[in-house]
Amino acid sequence: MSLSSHHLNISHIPSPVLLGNEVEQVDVTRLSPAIGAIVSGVNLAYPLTSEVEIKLRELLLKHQVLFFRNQTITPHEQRAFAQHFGPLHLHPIYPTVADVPEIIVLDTEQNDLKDNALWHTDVTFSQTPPLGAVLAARHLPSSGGDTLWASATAAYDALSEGMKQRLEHLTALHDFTHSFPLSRFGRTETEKQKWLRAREQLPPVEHPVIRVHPETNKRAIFVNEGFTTEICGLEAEESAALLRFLFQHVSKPEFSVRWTWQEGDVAFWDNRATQHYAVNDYRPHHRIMHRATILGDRPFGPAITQQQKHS
Ligand SMILES: O=C(O)CCC(=O)C(=O)O
Repeated sequence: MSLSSHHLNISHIPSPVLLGNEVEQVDVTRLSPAIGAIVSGVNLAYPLTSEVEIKLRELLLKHQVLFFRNQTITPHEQRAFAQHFGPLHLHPIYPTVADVPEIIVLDTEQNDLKDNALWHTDVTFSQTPPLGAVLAARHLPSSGGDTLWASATAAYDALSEGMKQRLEHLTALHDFTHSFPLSRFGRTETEKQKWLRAREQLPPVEHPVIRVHPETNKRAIFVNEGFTTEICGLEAEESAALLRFLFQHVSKPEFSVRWTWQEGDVAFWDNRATQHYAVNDYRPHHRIMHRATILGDRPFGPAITQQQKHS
């Protein structure tokens, strides 16, 4: 099949059967013990009733990444869906859809996005990393280009008690320049100015190595290969060794789910409890994804007091 026939053309996708969204129609298929579920019976192009919104929030907390098939959402509708779960983030680096700045464009022909082919949690270089994100497939290669998600809570649970205790009080630095180097994201003068502004506004930020989820209270490993550069207070070699162990540990197949995209697929993940990896196996074919990113709150670790949590 030619590449162009894979280009998302919403007129080729059968109209969704659902006209509204009723909670009774929501159906869930779990994909693995640790993470992931397919949700059917929801049309993301339509406003959600409060019951469906609550149901999706519950499902997100339980399964950590939700997949929806046969969706025909426009970027405006994708934004409206994501906004049900909170205000949206404006990315400091990525290009965006022309009149929808909250939707970032991940286009292999615009930026050489190999940086997503490593395990990462989105935007942890911010003081308040995103709650979650909604990713829509817009143009897919004929094969390849899968995405994997890992449960950082399942990975935490599998650590020994000794390691959990060792990690409990540690913090780590997260830096956007680690995955967005000026050499690739500053190729034009405009891009360079954008990058320099971002570096000024986003100095490296310190987060707990173990994050307590603000809604479930579950603990998650909160360092990622994309943005975490060092564990504070350790010698460089100790920090590198511990980070290497944690990155490898999170990426174990036992904690993950792998999604093979089809036209019309949308994924919605909890960025507080997961990491993901975009498989880079389809070059030179073209792939475009659109992402809406929902703002989150400041991470806190197990050692924090209730008073600090709310300050
Ligand atoms: O393109 C993908 O499948 C995943 C995108 C990604 O890694 C991201 O949005 O951070």
